[in-house]
Amino acid sequence: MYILINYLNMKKLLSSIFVVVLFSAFTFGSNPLPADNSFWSKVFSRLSEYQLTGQSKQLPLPYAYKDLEPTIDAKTMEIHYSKHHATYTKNMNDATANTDNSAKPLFQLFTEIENSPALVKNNAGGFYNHLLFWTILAPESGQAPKGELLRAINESFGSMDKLKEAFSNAAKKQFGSGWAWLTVDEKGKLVVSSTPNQDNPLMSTSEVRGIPILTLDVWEHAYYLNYQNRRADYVDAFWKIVNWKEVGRRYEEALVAILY
Ligand code: MN3
Repeated sequence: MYILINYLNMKKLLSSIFVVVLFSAFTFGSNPLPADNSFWSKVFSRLSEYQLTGQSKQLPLPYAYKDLEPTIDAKTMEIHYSKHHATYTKNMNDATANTDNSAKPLFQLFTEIENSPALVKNNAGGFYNHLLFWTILAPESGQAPKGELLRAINESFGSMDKLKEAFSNAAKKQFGSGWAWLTVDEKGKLVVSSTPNQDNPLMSTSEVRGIPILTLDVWEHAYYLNYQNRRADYVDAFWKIVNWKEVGRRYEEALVAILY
């Protein structure tokens, strides 16, 4: 038992030291890599979330359709996951079947997305954005950001409330359909942005590029049954069901991928 406790403590200590070293490396500017396509290709290849463009699969939801109520109702979740996301997935696989992209890592496709037709871009984005979105949601539990993620939020935005304000504004002001993002940029800093349609920060065409760790779908199909035209209410309620543990995991993974 003592050995186990010591082992766990040692693991925790080592991971803390590791993150502090990473953090220091960013703070003192020892990472002057240019953020071009080859940089992002290398960074993305280190991320654990791996899918092949033409053979992508939806992952099972980590909760039941009804588990996000009352913030997101069961019917919306069911239609969103089993119809909308399923359609993006099928359309992307169909559009890239028998092309050079059929066995290309999805993140690689995103770094050169300007070479793809709109059909591929829209459906590949639709596939990935939802894949990420499902993982950063969780049944309401009063979770909050902790540890390195919380420190990074405070450093980049000043406070958790300021992050919420910036992100919520991006979500509310995105004209028409699109997404709001919290992204780790090439320097390891957190930035907020929004994109139209199914674009995302992984795409070479995106104004703000990086590794997204938190996102919100502001297409009407994501909220209309319950909120109708009240997008702002949906955005404000969203904070109750953020899976901060997963966002924190993604933040630390992104930092490691960018530095090494
Ligand atoms: Mn959607």
